[in-house]
Amino acid sequence: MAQKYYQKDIETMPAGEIKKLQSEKLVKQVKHVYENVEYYRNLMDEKGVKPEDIKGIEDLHKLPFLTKADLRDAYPYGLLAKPLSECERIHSTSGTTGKRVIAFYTKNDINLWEDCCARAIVAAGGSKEDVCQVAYGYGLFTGGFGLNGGSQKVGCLTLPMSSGNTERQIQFMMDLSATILCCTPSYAAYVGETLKEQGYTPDQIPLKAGIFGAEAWTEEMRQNIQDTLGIKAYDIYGLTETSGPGVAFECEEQTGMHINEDHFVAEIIDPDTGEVLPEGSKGELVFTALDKEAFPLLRYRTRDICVLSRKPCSCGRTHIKMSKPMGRSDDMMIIRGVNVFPSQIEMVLLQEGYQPNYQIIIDRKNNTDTFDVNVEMNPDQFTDTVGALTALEKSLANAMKTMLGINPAVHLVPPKSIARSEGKAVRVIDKRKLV
Ligand code: DLL
Repeated sequence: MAQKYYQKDIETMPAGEIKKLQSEKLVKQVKHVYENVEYYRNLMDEKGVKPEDIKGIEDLHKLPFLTKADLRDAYPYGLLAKPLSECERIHSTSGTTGKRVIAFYTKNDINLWEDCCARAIVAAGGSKEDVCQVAYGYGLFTGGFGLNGGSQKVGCLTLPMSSGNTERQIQFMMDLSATILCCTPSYAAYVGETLKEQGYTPDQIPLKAGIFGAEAWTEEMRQNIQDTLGIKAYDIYGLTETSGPGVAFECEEQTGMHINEDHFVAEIIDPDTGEVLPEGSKGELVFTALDKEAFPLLRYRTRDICVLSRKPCSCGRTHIKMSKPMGRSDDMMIIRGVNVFPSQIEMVLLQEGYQPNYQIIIDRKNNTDTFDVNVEMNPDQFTDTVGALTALEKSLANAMKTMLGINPAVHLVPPKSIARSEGKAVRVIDKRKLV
């Protein structure tokens, strides 16, 4: 029988023991950071906190927050806590605005990161009998290398496909009977769409599971992917700053992602005041990395909005669960004064029977925001009769107005006319230049 856990003792450790372990590691980590990172030492001195003040995780709140702005200020070496000669690799965020964030890894950092990804693969039913197709980008992005490392640790036959070239992905998937697919959920949906067009039914597709993350996706989208590919689709979360994918992953319950608490302490804060909120509150996720040597961030503000829960899980894992990120405290769009998340648009599209292939374009004309949503028609809806098209657009715009409270201009565009991304989908084009 396939193993249920990759590191059972740690993954099922009683909560009290995890807390003790976290406390011991935190004390050491704060000392390491204070002694080796001038930037962080200054932040702590400004706040009047010394390493001796941190005696366990109950003292975590005394430490200053770290933000993406700090990472940009300190670019490239300002937060490095180990000599470069002890670092093995660099990865970088996929962001296209401003200076990219770069993260450094020692051999041990990579080892522990790959363990986290291996836990995710085993939780998705992976074992050495599996063929794992990694279709996240390889390179500076953490997705490809992270899942590749995890897959090899589990002993899967690993296909390092990287992203793109869908025809070749499908050929390898079918010829080599890939059983696990790792990629962004939007790319998984696209692969599913293409397989369907080529006439494959779910039972002809060898895949049994998918490990999808790096961008927001809804439960409706999960259902969609599961149905077209005939698989169970698992969420995986992470960010470059905390190593990459595998900070948290889903188990068979599919009700949130277990955070690898032996390596990361999670807090939820009010994004406006920074106040730590009690478990179960919705707020911004903050991580402290307990074991990272080269780039050990303490109280890093992720900007991801979510909820944490320590409700017992039927899988036997004891680590706290995070909900799917419900948006970001910084990707929220304010259109004509109304807060809008792309995930809300996606939800409406799926409810109304459209594929989540859309693009939001925001602009400002005569001091008023314009709000356009281009949506791809399903092939069976394709029509160039103006009247029919207008009626469909109007009905979709109404559904969006009900969800959002403001009225978008919806434009139905031909199937496949919105550029497909091989990595994260570009959902929002904001031309207002508000910052
Ligand atoms: O996206 C790491 C990753 C690779 C995660 C592969 C999962 C799979 P970054 O490029 O630094 O790193 O982007 C991190 O992406 O703060 C979230 O806003 C978003 N994100 C990551 N995973 C999820 C997810 C990688 N499962 C940022 N659901 C994070 C929603 C996600 N958003």
